Amino acid sequence: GSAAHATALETIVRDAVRTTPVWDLHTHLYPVAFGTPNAGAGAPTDPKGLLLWGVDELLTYHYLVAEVFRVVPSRVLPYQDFWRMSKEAQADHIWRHLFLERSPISEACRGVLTTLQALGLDPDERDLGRYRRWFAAQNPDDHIDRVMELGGVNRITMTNAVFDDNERLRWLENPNVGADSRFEGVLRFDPLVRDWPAAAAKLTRWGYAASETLDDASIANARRFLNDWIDRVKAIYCAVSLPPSFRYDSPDDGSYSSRVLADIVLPVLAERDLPFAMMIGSQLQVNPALGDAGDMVGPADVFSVTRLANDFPQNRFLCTMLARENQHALAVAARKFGNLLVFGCWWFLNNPSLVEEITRMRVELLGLSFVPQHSDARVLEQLIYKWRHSRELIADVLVDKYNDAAAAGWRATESEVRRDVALLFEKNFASFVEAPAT
Ligand code: HDL
Ligand code: ZN
Repeated sequence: GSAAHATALETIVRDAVRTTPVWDLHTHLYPVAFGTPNAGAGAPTDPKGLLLWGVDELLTYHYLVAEVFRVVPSRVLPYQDFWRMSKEAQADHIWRHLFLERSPISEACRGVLTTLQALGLDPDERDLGRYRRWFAAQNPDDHIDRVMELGGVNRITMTNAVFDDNERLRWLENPNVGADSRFEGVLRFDPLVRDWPAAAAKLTRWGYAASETLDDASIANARRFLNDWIDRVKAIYCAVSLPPSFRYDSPDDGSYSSRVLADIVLPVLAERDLPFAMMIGSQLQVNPALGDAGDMVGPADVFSVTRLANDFPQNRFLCTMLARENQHALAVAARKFGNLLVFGCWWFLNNPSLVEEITRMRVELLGLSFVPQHSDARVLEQLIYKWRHSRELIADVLVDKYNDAAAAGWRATESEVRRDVALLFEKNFASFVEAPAT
């Protein structure tokens, strides 16, 4: 009967979502060659290393830093006192106030629990010392494999911030620093689009003479800069995050960002056949004392995205927006443009209630032609919880949608369901980053 069919369908969908590997298209994770502040077993310690992993990093994630300053505000523990503490002392502080003195039920706290449990540790022991000893015994390179297995992730996409001195120098010192088949490069250059005059000064220092006026020589040199760095990081796409105030009307609308996009970024990407990712809606540093935790969300302008998609048909755009208020219009925009691929529930949207709402709406408007999630993991083991939590919600939505189709007489087979889930988790993105056959 139809009840038995519904149960069978649900089992198929949940199994497909659980077992289909994902290509995580936006993280802040790196191979071990970028250095790691935690020695673990078998890796030298590099205090400024870029690969973050282990329980102290999980506990000091900037989402949790924001939460701990709500319950121990800066009038009690001044920001600078917190930042002067060792990583372990910061983790102890967060553990005590967000896990022991009140229950860890926010999404970021829950994430730590899910992660510990998946790794075979017992969160209910509540023994930070024991967790630390377990992590200290891991070899980071093997640990990456284990975490990817537990998270169901088969490819990790980095965020290679070329304007970050720490990262840039590592690429210049070791051209093979990114060589790890588990990781893909993404060239990220926010200052170029957000603050051209400052970016031009840096480009000039780096041997790509550029001036504020964006004359022909500046444009040529900035294009050469992008080409060189796309090659260096073997970028599979390029990316920026943009403020809520970001607008694109036309190349000559009077803003630096429009000229930089029209004259530098988009022509290079069209020529290289690479997509351009725009993450729009982060207002940086409304509370600078909080560091990475000090950024805010604001509604942005979706028409700027439609104008770019329309005016640059030779380019492909990946887009995610941070404000809940923008999600519906962004999904509708994607209906208008085959060169616009909507992805992920970014940052403050990566909470169960919002992931469910947004994913449901996207399926209703876009069918299977979007990328439901990225992890944005900054700490390796976050891959585990971010993907487990998201998978559960994506499965909930899909179960309902296949049941609705079944109620109308369309019964998806197991292989059809697996095909569809593979589109969402890997193939939509893979075919978007692939250079089209010429
Ligand atoms: O700009 C970005 O890529 C953001 O994801 C920020 O880095 C942010 O700090 C973050 O980690 N969000 O999840
Ligand atoms: Zn990010």
